Amino acid sequence: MSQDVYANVNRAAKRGDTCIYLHSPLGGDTAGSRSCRLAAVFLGMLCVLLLTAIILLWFKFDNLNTEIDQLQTSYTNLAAERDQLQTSYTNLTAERDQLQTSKSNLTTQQVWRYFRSSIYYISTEERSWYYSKTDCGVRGADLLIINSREEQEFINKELGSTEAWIGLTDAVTEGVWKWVDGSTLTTEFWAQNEPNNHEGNEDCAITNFRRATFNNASTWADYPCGHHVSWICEKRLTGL
Ligand SMILES: [Ca+2]
Ligand SMILES: [Ca+2]
Ligand SMILES: [Ca+2]
Repeated sequence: MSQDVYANVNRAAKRGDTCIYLHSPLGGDTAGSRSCRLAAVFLGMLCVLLLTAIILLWFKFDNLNTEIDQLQTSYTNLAAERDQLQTSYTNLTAERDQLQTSKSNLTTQQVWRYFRSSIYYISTEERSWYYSKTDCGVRGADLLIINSREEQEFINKELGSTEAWIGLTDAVTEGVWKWVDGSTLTTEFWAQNEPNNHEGNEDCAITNFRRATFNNASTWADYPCGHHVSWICEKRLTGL
């Protein structure tokens, strides 16, 4: 019997087995046998732990991939938004420059003010009545024709302290004042002691006469037509 056990051990050793099961002649496990079982249990548990770790790592990796995809999508969206904002900024800048240019042109060239059914241009230059009349024609308008007290008060307010030609003259017949559209004068706003045809040479009318009393609308005076003052053009808006 002992020779058989020895032979089994020897064969196992030759095969390279790490764990050798030895049975006592009485049938109980030996100490070596228990160690092998413990080692097997330990290895099994180790395998389970490693498998669990691999699964956890796989889930983690998968989550990271999802996060990367989400970040990539967000980045793409933000880049598109940035490009859109850049385009909007460029367009707005161009629009601002255009408005700035328009504003400058309006300020330096033509400032038209609106009142009721007409628009009005007040010159920044000072010229004769005839030059002023021609200039208004070039602008598609006429020298100002006052039709009502409200219009006169509006003009007085717009002019401030500036004297300006209006479209009124008695050059054809002394003392017979006519508007530039040929209509006769009905509503008058002469200043005190005007018109006086001073030195027989005053045939064109201004408004906002500097010596007028400004507690009412009456601020007209006759001036020599070659005198240089500002002028007001009026363009009637049709369909209003
Ligand atoms: Ca008018
Ligand atoms: Ca006169
Ligand atoms: Ca006068």
